[in-house]
Amino acid sequence: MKKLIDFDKEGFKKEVITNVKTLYRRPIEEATPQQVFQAVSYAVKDDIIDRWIATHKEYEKKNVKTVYYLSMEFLMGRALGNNLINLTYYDAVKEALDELGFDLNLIEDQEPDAALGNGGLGRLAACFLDSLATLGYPAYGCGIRYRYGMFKQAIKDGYQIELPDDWLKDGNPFEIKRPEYAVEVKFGGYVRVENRDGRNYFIQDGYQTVRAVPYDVPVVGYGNNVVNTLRIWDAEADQEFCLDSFDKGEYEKAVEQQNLAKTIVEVLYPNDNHYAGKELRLRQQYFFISASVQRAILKFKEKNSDIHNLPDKVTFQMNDTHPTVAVAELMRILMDEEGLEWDDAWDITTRTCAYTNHTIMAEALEKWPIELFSRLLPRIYQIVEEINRRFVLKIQSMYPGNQDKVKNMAILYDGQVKMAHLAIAGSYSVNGVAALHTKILEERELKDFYEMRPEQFNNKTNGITQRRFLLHGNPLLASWITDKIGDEWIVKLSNLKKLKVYATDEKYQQEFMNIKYQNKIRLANYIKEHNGVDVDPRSIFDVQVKRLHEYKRQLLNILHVMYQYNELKTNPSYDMYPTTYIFGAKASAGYKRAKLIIKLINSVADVINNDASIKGKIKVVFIENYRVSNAELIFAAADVSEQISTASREASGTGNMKFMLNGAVTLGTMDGANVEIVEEVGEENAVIFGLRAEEVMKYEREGGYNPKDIYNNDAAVRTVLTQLINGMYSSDDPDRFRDLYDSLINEDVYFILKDFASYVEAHRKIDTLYRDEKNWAKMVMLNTACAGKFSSDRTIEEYAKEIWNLKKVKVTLD
Ligand code: B1H
Repeated sequence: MKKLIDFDKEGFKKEVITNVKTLYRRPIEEATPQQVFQAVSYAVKDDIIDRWIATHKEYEKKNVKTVYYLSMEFLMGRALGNNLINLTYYDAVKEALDELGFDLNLIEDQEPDAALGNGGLGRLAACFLDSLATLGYPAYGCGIRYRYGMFKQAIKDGYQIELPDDWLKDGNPFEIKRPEYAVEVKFGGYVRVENRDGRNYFIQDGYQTVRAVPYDVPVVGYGNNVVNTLRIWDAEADQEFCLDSFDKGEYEKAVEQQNLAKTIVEVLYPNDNHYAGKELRLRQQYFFISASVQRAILKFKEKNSDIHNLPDKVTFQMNDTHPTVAVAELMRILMDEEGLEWDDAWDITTRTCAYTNHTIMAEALEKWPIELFSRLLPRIYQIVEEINRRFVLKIQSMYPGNQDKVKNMAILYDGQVKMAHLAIAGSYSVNGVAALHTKILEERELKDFYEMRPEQFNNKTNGITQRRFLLHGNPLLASWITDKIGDEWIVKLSNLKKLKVYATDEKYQQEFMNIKYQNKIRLANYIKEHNGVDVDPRSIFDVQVKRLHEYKRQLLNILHVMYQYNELKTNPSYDMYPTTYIFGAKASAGYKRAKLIIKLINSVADVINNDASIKGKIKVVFIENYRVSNAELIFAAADVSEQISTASREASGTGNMKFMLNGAVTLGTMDGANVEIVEEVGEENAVIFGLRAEEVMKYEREGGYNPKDIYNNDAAVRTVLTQLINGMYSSDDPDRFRDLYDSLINEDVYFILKDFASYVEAHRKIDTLYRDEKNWAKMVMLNTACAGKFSSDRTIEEYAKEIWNLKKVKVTLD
């Protein structure tokens, strides 16, 4: 890797030694790996700080437009390795630590993942921050400093157990507390009107307040001295908890405030693609939004005298509907604090806010009961009511007499606040996250809104950062690529297309496949260490890692494994290439069926892995606690990328892109960004199966299909289904998996049986393709070579130009 930033190795080593001494009163020889991790991180932070200061000086000097990426989730993973990579001296630090007698890999392993997110949506936010900094765009990430992040998953007797993720227990060396930027956030109470100088002022009274205190985390750009900020908010009780108040009989009130503050940021809700409607969740939303928007306005006012210019200097990008109270909060600040009239405030707000939609899953739609919303946020609710009143008038004037339009588009309806409708009404841009997803939004899900204002809609196909998911996660492949085409791909991923010429050359094919093999050994070692299962790195590594959700169809995958096992046992002529099926998935703690699917996967693994008669032809591995840090190992080692969601349901997917980049072949449906992956790499270099989105949606319009027809006509399916209830995988409790059986036979909402035959066929095709080593190598290499489009750098350039209107900034150190 080219060093773009100077590194003083001896100075660095000295600093690490000093840090161990001052932090832990120990000589380095006696330091634990965790202590070395902390000491190294503080040394790295020192280097980051100067750049961080320089970056913000530049932003202030130029008075640049800034995007505030508002998100309930930032799934950052580990920081140390990534920061070293982006400071361009990862290798130099590795060497320095070697000389001190430490292995950087082991030191990195001391760091807990910052798991402030569930899955794709949170990881996308993290990739976006990396790209924004690397491209030199002024940006803040704004979120919550959850005391506990995504739970840690343990597997016990095949069942998922959730353990608290105490990620802050050893301290977070990269963050900086900024008490000087604390603000107050108000909950509850009532609103009274006060007339001053002939104007009505709305005053919230009788409320409870929470102090929002920001912690800043540096986001280092690649080799460019830019350091942006992820600002995550902690909550503290507003008044000092003093025993004095006990005498005044206010002790209880003080305790209550303390608790209110503590609970707000206590834990991340572990739901992916699911709305639970909990009051505390709405508190979390308003808490971080009010704090972030207040701060942004204060900052704007430091350099700008006319609030009307806000849209020229700020965009609030709302990551799904979770931050949508931002629309009303901005209105509140503009009117109640800045003294603007409604029309003025609305004009500014709707030129400042923008909304990204990430899902069409009905169960993910946020609809807050008005009773709850208005009780918790009385002034905000008043504003939402007025937004709704005016919006409904607009609908009625565009479509006179059309009650359906009002019913489908109103923000307040049926006693609920519909957050997506508020987000659309309050935004100048609405975007989907892959071409197919955006098309479905426009033509179906948000059709009425699209027809009302088509120019508001646009697509921004997701992307991923190659710095983490190739340069850091797959160092062997990264240096091979750099060897062939230079290292500019690190900031310009489209350069990978230059690799195409190597894909047909046998020598390079061997080199590439040897790297894949080394990465498979690395993963096999991880699996041995963490699962105690031996897997053969020569087998096909067929991988499905993502959150567990019915629509993602892990059930289809494991049913197919059961089918193959049956073939091996009963059909003497059945021939299959040895395959290791690798799963990794967390299920939301309250999602029973998802948890049962995890148990099924582990039960199938138990039976098959212990059956010597099949000679190891199939192995099934469930990797415990799938998260960003082990994902990096998994993507690098995969041969086959399972992307098998029911067509139309996966808005984009981003794991699919990480696999492709690392040279895996997609086995998938025509869903989300898979469609664009196939477009880039060519149909012959992916294996596609199953119903198309159009077909799925047609069935749905017509009331579904009848899974019993398939059960009755397909003996192989029948056998597999029967094995769910005959105790084959649950001898101690044959009824354990009956719920899965019933769901498939009676409804099969996700078209698992409908797609089964086609999925079997797709696997046969993979088997055949894999045996043709040269062609397989070519396919794999073309996947890497054609992954350029899926860099989050490309995505962010599109957002910056087409939505945010941001200008790049150059930062130099003096
Ligand atoms: C995605 C979510 C999500 N879409 C609600 N929606 C949540 C919804 O806590 N909640 O209430 C949490 C997450 N997550 C994912 O976003 C999509 O399913 C993926 O297809 C997409 O790639 C990803 C990023 O756009």
